[in-house]
Amino acid sequence: MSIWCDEVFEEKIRFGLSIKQTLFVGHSEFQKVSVVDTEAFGRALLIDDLWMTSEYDEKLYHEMIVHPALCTAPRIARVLVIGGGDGGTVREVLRYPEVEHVDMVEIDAMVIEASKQFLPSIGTAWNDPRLKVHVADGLAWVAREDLPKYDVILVDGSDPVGPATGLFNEDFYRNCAARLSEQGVLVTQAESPLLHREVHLDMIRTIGRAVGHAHPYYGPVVLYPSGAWSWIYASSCVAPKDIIDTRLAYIEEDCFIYNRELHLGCFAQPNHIRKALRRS
Ligand code: SPD
Repeated sequence: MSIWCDEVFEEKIRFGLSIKQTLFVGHSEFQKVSVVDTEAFGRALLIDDLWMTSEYDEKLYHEMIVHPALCTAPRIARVLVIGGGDGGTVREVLRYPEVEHVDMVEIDAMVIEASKQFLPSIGTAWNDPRLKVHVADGLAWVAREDLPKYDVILVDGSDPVGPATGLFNEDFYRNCAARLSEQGVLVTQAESPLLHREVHLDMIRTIGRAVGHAHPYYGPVVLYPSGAWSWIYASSCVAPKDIIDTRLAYIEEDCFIYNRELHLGCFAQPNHIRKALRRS
């Protein structure tokens, strides 16, 4: 008889995996953190019983949150990652030799520790000397005015429940915009364009107001509700399709999904999103 671990969506839909073993369950001051070993997707991390990442499909998410920004931002020397405690996002960022310094600001030390211990195949760059990990609140971090500007900010948060709620507010995006260098780029995960459609649309409008231009882009992440996922690329002046060829050439061959064609195609907006944005 199988044991199942389910993410329940609005008490109407379940996204479940059959599990072989529970490897870790802890309750931090912020949330419940679990790591399970699944039959189909290898090891997987959950926060408050919501799937965050799995060994099987993590590259579908981490390559997409990182490479569109890192292959187009004019400068990528200084990068800020908010959240991302499993280490997958910083791993992809640190593949670029041009990256000189990465601040990763994760609110929950338990997520980092559980990931280091149980998901070592995802966080393979923890020892990179360019990475500085801060256990701190990302909302407070971007409100600081004493830090040098960032060329790229990546928001790899959870869903809009618990401590991640503030990562969906206009004040937060305005603070991010204030921390960006002149031609800086912000990317955030932006939920399912189907099951979280209104949240997704609201994020596009809000980030557009706060940063200047917001370009949603799309791709599959099998683990997340509906499997259809999205991110938003925002900048005051950088065009998301202006790929810097040397950067792309450097990383493309060793990516699981990301390449030039995928980059150019992922910014195509489904009609229902395009029409909703035209109306607003
Ligand atoms: N529905 C889950 C959305 C979570 C996005 N962040 C996941 C963290 C992976 N590094």
